[in-house]
Amino acid sequence: MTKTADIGLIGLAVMGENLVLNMESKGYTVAVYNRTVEKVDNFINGRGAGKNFIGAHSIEELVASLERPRKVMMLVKAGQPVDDFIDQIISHLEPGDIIIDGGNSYFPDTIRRTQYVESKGLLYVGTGVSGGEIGALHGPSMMPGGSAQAWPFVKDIFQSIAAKVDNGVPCCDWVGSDGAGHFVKMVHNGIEYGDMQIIGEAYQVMKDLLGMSADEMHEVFTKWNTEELDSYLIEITAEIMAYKDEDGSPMIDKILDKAGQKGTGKWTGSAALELGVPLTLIGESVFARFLSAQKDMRVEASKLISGPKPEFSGDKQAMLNDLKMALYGAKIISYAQGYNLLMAAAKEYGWQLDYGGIALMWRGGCIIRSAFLGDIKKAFDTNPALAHLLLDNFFKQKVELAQDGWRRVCAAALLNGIPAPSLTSALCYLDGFRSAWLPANLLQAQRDYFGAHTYERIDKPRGQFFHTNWTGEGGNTVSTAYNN
Ligand code: 2AM
Repeated sequence: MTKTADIGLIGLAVMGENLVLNMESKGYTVAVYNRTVEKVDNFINGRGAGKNFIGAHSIEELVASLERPRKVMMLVKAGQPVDDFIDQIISHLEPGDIIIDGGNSYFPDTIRRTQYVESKGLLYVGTGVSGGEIGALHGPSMMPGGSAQAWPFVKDIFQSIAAKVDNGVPCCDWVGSDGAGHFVKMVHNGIEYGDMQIIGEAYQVMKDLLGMSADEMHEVFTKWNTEELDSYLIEITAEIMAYKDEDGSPMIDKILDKAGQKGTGKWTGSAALELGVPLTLIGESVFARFLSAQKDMRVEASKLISGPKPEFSGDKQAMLNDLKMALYGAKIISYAQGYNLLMAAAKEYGWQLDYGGIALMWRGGCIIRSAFLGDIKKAFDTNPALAHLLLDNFFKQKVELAQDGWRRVCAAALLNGIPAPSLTSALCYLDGFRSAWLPANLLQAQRDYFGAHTYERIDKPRGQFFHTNWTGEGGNTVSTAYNN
């Protein structure tokens, strides 16, 4: 009898190779296929040699080797290639078979594809996979969503290859219908942008205001990684600070300050704008990358526009403690905002999200993994209906404790002309969030003044709208297009 495979994979780039090696190491037989077919043989005779793989040279061969219900996973370039492969595979599958997209797809595409594949009698899973190449090989965080009936058939494979935390709890669970998994992965990436940006701002304060060397910063980040900020991104930052170029000087000083991006942060920002969620920290982090990319214009402007020269005369250790508090406070805001976005999306798209479960999926394997996510899990365990992370007692107390130092850092950055858009805007968000009153009464007055958009009054029930004839010339006709 010819060998059969538990799952098939299309796309033998590094993520695909590592993911199937991970599956094989857990006892699964995997059939593999790639558009450029030589890569199949290269893999079977190379990294896959002597292992339980079946090399397929066509989609037909791939599908023919699979056990039923067939599971075909794609790890190909996001966008059109995914749609093309779906169309190619569909004709070879039967009702109940499962197509899985493990790439970084945009969640509206996954919503559309789930509907399309289900309309053909098949099942669809769009799963976020985070952790980079190494995560894919040793245990990524996985965020699957799509056709719920598919989950029992892929659960064992997914959970066995996923990262584990707290004595074997997998960083993978069913997220929700259609695009929910890819949405959660997108928010993960947005949070990653935010975490990286605030660490970058702390780095600039250390470098430009405190005049610290890369070696000194290595010490600080190493220490921070044993405290509240314990996380993968702080850990790798500490290692980056210590890394020397061939000439013995810090590698970090040789790298051009021009950030790249693949667009997932931008998607998160767009989703927040669409859903009306104040996702300020991630938004600023995406814009900060855009500003960094305008390198040539910045170099030009630096010669033309003057500003304060950073000067520090205080207690350096005290400032470093403040900086740690600023990072911690801003991180709480970033996750609070990210969860706010998840909750708004759940309402909009009809997803039943398990917020503590999402924290657990992010707790290990992925780029934003941190001890901090354990505290988020606890907050939702305590109150599964928690409406906002800042309303949880633990996080409320933590931002209260962090804010004095955080304010001093923001003030110092602003006074010394050091840009800290994410640290400062997060603090502004905190102040806005804890304000019972904001100056939006004036906005409403202005809108009513120029456009008769009407306003509600504090001395009348909500939902009653008023108009004032501010100039005596506008008349009493109100705008019918009232937008609240
Ligand atoms: P390739 O090896 O034939 O280039 C990551 O790039 C993976 O996506 C690779 O397996 C790659 O196949 C595949 N891929 C990229 N663009 C593709 C396309 N337009 N159609 C099909 N597969 C594609």
